[in-house]
Amino acid sequence: MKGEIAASVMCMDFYNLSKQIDALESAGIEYLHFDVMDGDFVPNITLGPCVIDALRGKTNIKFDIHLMVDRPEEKLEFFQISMGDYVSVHAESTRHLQRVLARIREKGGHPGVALNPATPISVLEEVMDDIDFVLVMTVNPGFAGQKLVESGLKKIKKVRELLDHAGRADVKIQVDGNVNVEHARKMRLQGADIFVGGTSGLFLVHQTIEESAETLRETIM
Ligand code: S6P
Ligand code: MG
Repeated sequence: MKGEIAASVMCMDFYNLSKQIDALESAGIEYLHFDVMDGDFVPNITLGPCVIDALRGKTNIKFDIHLMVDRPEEKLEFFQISMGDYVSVHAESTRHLQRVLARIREKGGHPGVALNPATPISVLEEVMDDIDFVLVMTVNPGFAGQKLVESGLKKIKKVRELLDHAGRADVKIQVDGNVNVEHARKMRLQGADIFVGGTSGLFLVHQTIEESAETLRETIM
C-alpha cells in the first residue's frame, strides 16, 4: 500500500488556516486529521463538530476524524459524517465498540479502531469485519508535541500480522504521535500506511509545509 499523510489540524495555525490548507493541497496531503478531545477520555479539549463543518466543502482533502471522547456511540450523532470520511474511535472509550463502528459505516464513513499504547491488539480480533483502518497511537493521546512511546513501533508490526492473518490485508494502519522523519522511516518498515503529521513531521518552525511534506513523503514511499 502506498504511504499517505494525514495533517493534524490541531497543530495548524488557526489564524492562517485557509492558507495552510492550500499548502497542504499543493503538497498532495491525503487527509485532514481532526483530533476531537472531550476533556474526559483525554485530559484536553480540542476540536469539535463546528470546526469540521466549517471546513466541509472547502477542500478536496479527505476528512479523518479521530474521536478521543468517552462513549462515542452517544456523541457520534453530533457529527455530520460524509461519504468516505475516515472516523476512528478508541477501543478503550466504549463498551459498545462493534455498535459504534457499524454506525459509522451506516453513515457512509470508513470505521477505524484506535488503540492507546497500553491497549492489547487482541480487541481487533472480534471486529475484523467492521473496520477499514486501525490507528496505532504512538503517544498517549491528549497533546501534540509528545515523545514517542517506543513499544508502539513493534505494535505496528503485530497489528499488520494480525490483519494479514485474518485476510484483511486491505485494512490500513495509521500511526499518530511524534511522527518525525526518523520515526516515520521505522514505522513504515513495521507496516504503517497513514502517517499523522503534526509538530514533529509537518508543521515545523524552520521549514515550509511543502518542504516538510516532501521530506516526509520520500521517507514513507
Ligand atoms: C494526540 C493526537 C495527535 C496529535 C499529533 C501531533 O492525542 O491524537 O493527532 O495531534 O500526534 O503530532 P506531534 O508530531 O506533535 O506528536
Ligand atoms: Mg490524532
